[in-house]
Order: sequence, then C-alpha cells, then structure tokens
Amino acid sequence: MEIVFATGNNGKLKEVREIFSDLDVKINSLNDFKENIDVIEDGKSFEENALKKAEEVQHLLKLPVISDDSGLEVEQLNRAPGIYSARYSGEDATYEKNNQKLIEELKKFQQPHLAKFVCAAAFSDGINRLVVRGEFKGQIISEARGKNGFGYDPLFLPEGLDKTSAEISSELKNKISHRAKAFNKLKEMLIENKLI
Ligand code: ITT
Repeated sequence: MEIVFATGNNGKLKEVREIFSDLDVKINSLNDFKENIDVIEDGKSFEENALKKAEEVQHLLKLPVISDDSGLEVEQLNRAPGIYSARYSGEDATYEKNNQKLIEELKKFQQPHLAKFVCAAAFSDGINRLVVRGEFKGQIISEARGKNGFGYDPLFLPEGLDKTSAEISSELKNKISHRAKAFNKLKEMLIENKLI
C-alpha cells in the first residue's frame, strides 16, 4: 500500500518511515511528486494545521495521506515558538538562525528553561480523518550540542537524560519523542480501523 507523508522535511520523513517500517506500506513524501504543493499553515493549533495538510494533499493526490505539524513550546516564552517554530527567526529562517534566536530570547530568564516538543499526526483518505498528539518534555540549554536529528534538537535536553536530542541515537529519539508517540498512536488507530 502507498501512503503520502505530506511533508517536505526530510528529518521528519526519516523518523516516520522508521515507525512504519514493520508494515507493508511505502511512504513517499511531497519531494517525490512533481506537483508544487504548498499548504498554507494558518490554523490556530498543531491539530488544525496537521489536518489541513493531510486533507489538502489527499484532495490533490487522491491517495491516503499522513501529516505532521510539530514545534517547540517554551514555558518562559509563553509557549512560543509553538506553531510558528519553523519560521521563528523570520521568512528566511534556518535551523541555525532559529536556534540563535531562541538562545537570545532566553538570556533574560533563569535556568531551567522548561520546554516541550509537540507533534500532531493526522490521517486522511478522503472519507476518514484522524488526528492525535504526542509530547516530549525537557529543557532548553544555552549552547548547541550534537549533530543528529534536526531543528531545535541540539538545544533540547530531554527530561531524565544528560544528552540533547541531537546527541542521542536516532533509535532512542524515535522511541521517546513527540513524533514517535503521535505516530505510534496513529499507526495503532489505522490498524484497528483497518485503514492500512
Ligand atoms: P512540513 O510542514 O513540510 O512537514 P516543517 O519543517 O515546515 O515541515 P512544521 O511546520 O511542522 O514543519 O514545523 C516544525 C518545526 O518545529 C521544525 O521545522 C523544527 O524547527 C521544529 N521541530 C519539530 N519537531 C522537531 C524535532 O523532532 N526536533 C527538532 N525540532 C523539531
């Protein structure tokens, strides 16, 4: 069976492919299609945005679609950058610039900078729609550490660990992360409902 993962983010793709690797499903991402697909993420929550990505891409490609809307919520920043995590440092944002901005914004606060990653994972096949959430708690440190993962991983110290989520193995991240929790839940629901 073929499923489209409505993402252009290869870091997410690698993690989600791994989660579905025990099933007989082929997961393509938007990078595998010639269509120029750009879903405007104007929802007010991770769930709204994830469902919007899944439904719009399903409508265009007429294939079952899964999607992910995720981000980082920092307590002292009133849960910013939240749904704006990808573009935190502006239109020309990069992971590097976003991380720099986060470090700067947190300089005026005392440690620990408690935070969590949130992931909403959604599914649409044109008839059925599902959305679930996973969370990953930790804190933000003031200097980047590690080369694995993507995005804010070098600044994120998961609760109970002394390595950042860019220093732990991809296998471990994919057991404990927000994305792992959300997509494992979604996978179970898809199997239970015989949708995959
Ligand atoms: P798609 O919309 O194409 O899926 P995106 O990167 O724009 O890709 P989002 O809108 O969901 O994805 O933004 C998520 C951002 O949150 C992402 O770019 C990272 O900066 C951050 N993020 C999410 N999950 C993360 C993770 O596991 N590790 C580090 N940073 C993460």
